[in-house]
Amino acid sequence: MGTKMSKAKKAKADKGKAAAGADYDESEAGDTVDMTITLDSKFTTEGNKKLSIDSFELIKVLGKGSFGKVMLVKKKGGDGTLFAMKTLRKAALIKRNQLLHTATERNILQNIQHPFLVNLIYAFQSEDKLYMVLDYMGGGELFFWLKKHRRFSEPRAQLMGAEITLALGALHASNIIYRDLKPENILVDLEGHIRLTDFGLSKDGITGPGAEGGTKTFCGTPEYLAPEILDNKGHGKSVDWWSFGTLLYEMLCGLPPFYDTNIQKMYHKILCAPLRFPSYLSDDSKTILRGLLQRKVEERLGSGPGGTDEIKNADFFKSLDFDRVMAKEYTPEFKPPAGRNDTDATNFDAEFTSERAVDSVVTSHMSETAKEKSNFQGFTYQNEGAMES
Ligand code: ISQ
Repeated sequence: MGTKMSKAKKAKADKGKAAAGADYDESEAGDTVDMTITLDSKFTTEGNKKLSIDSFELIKVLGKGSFGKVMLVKKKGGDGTLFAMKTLRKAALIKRNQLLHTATERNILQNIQHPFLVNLIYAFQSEDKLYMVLDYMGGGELFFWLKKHRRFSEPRAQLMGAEITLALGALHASNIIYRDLKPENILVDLEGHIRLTDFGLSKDGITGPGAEGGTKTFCGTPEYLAPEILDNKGHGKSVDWWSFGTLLYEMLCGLPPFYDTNIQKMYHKILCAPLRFPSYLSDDSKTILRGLLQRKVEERLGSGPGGTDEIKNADFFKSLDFDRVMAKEYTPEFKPPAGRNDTDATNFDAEFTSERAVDSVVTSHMSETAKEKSNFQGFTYQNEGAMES
C-alpha cells in the first residue's frame, strides 16, 4: 500500500502549489500578520448550533500534508454518515502563502454542489486551525487504482471520463478553471464513482476560452500541463480539456502521452512531440484524444462555442447517456474493496491509518496580535442539507 498518498508525493504536490501563491507577501511565523481573509459570509453558523472539533468522532487518519491532515470522522449524535475532515494549520498557511488558495477552495466548495465534486458539508475554525468537513470517498485516489491496474478498459475509461467531463463542465459553467486535473486529485467512492477534489489552485472570474484569468504563474504537475501554460501564453478553460486528454490517455494506455523521466525532455515533448497511440486503441479513443490533445487552443475540443457539449458529443461517449451518467445510473465496472467494515479505510495508506486520530495541539509561535486577528472571516459554513434545527 506504499504508493497511496505517500509523504513524498504530497510534499511534491505542495511544492508545486506553493509557487502559485504570489498574491500575499512571504511572512515567517512570529511576524505580525493580518490573517483576516474576507470570504463571502452568507453562510455562517449563526442561528445554528456552533460546530467544533468536539462535535465529531475522529476515527482514522487518511492522509497528511504540510498544512495539516485529513481524517475519517463521524458527527456525534448524527445519522452515522462518514465524512473526511481536512484540517489546516493557519500559521502554516500564512507561512507558505496559501491563504488565497484556501479561500478559493472554500468558496468554490461552498458555491457548487455536484455529484462528481467532493462537496463541503461544514466548515468551522478554532484559533489555530481551519476545518473542512467533506464527502468521504472510501475508494481512495484514482492514482492508486490506475497504477495498480496499469490501464483501464475502454468502458471503464468511458464512464470515468464522462463523470469527469460533467464535473469540469459544472466548474466551467460557474466560470471556474480547475487547472489541476491529475489522478491524485480524483477520488473514488466505494461504488466506483469519482469526485474531483483539491480546488486550491482553481481560478474563478474567468470569462471564457482564452481569458487569462490574471495568472501566468507555473503550477500543476508537468505531465498534465497544457502547452500554452508552458509557453506562458496565458490560458483559459481549454487547459482543463488538455489535462483531461492527458488523463484519458493515461487511463487508456497506462502512461501520459508525452511522458519522460527527464522533466526538461517532457516539457519539450508536450510542446512539440507527435502524438502516438498503441495499436490496441480504438478509432473513437484516438479521435477524442487527438481533439483534446490539440496544441492550437482554438482548435481544441471543448474550446468552441459548444464548450463541454463538444466533448459529450464525441463518439467515444456514444454508448452513454449523460443524463444517466449524472444520475449515477450506470454501475462502474470496478468497485474498490470495502474492507471489513465502513470505517476500515482499507484503501488508504497504512502509514496514516495506523496512526491515532487526534486533533493535535498547535505549538504556535505567532504573536498574540496575529492570533487576535486570526479570524478567517466567513470561513464557517453549514451545508443547507446539513442544517440543524
Ligand atoms: C475525501 N475522502 C477521502 C479522502 C479525502 C482527502 C482529501 C479530501 C477529501 C477526501
